[in-house]
Amino acid sequence: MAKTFVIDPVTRLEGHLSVRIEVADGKVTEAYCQGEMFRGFEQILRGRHPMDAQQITQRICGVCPISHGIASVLAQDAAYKVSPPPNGRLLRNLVQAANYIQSHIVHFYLLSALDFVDITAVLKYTGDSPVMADLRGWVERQLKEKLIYPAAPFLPRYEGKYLADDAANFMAIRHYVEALEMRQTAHQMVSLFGAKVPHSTALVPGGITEKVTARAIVAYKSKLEKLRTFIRDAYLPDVVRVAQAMPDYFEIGKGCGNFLAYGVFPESDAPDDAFFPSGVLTKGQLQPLSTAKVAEHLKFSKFDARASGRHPYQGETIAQPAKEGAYTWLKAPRYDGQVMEVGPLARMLIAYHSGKHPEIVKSVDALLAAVGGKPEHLDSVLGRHAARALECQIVADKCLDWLAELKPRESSFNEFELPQTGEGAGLTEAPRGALGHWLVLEEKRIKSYQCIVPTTWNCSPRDDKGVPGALEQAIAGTRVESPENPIEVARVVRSFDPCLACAVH
Ligand code: NFE
Repeated sequence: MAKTFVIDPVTRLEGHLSVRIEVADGKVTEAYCQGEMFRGFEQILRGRHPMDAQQITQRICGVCPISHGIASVLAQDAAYKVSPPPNGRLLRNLVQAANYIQSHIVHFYLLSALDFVDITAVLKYTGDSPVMADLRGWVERQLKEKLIYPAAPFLPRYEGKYLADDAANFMAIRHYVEALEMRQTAHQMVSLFGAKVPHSTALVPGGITEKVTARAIVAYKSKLEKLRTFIRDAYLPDVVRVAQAMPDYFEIGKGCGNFLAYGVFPESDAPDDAFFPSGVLTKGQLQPLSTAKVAEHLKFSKFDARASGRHPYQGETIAQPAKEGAYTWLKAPRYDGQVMEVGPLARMLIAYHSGKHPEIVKSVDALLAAVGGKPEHLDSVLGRHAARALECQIVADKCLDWLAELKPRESSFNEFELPQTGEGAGLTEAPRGALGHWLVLEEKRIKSYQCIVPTTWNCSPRDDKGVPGALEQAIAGTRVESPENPIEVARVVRSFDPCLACAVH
């Protein structure tokens, strides 16, 4: 007989998620992901001037605001029939890339690493790093106080097997502290071409308002070098050390097996010419993306189900907090009726199968060789962390090419006229996966605006056919040594890097 346990809240992720699991014979049989709040951005946007949209939608999140800004200006580009000049496209890529690097580093160190790194090892530290000595002193003092949350955000934590090697723990803990500085550096890179962080004021339809200057290029590049060094010398090696110490996590957290990406970082004006290509991978077969097949199901969501199964151009968001049978504020996006996982792993696998980037195939193979994994192991907790770290490096390296293509003195913006009516879809990839904004205009005002956000895909509830969402499927089947201390489930959840603030928008 299955017993029910609730992890509420799941800490160290963005926003408010609780997970209900049913456990029988030491194994999760069912999982339910619950998004705990409603925000209402789609209603806020109705009736407003469309050029407010990129500002308002960036407020959906402080972690991935740039991707929301990009999705919004892409939707407007399509509706106004304008596209940016090369400088505009490149600056958008550079701003979004810096925001990716920030997000991935923060996710690994500040949110996930504490699932694997033994923070209490710092109490044994006798080396000469002042940062580590400070941290040791602080943890010691906190523990002496005997508080309920003795050394938050490090402790308490679920107990489990952590990295056993002191040197590996010391290194990761030190990198945890350095990651804060890396985040600041990446934010500064966003502000160089995006004017402001976290919510860029420079993103506009037709391009970007910042000018390309030699000074900004040099400043961006010097900060980029700092991040590239950190990714190469800290982030990737720490992920490899975790993978080598806990290879069983290549077998844990296997998801639905379907992957979707809209593509990101356009390399030209041509449709579908993105550095990370779009595509849909089901049963190992890559198909071209057709966004007409995207729909949101509402049967188990706290919204009026009369709009269920609709494409986002026809979508509605009518809250019904007391709806019977509904257990979350997330909708359930589906592609051609199927559950999809989105995120760095989806992008990596789609790029891998597309054959577009032999260098990505080489990087994935090299990383797998370093950790002793096989391609089929990528659909797992460790596979998601490895794909994110590798993507971070690939994107940071790619920024050098985009910087070299910039042309100082040329414009980064094309003029446009606001039409009376129109519609446009803005499809991009946020750090956590496929992100779409769908805009309909009437009398130069927003008639309808729908967002389908990466975490809405990943943490979606059951759909109208009762099929669980991607994370719900990845949690089901997980062995838990002690259901009161479900560290295995927490590790599966965090491998998706959920952002519930975005998901419920
Ligand atoms: Ni709030 Fe986001 C990313 C978007 S989340 S962090 O990445 O869009 O689903």
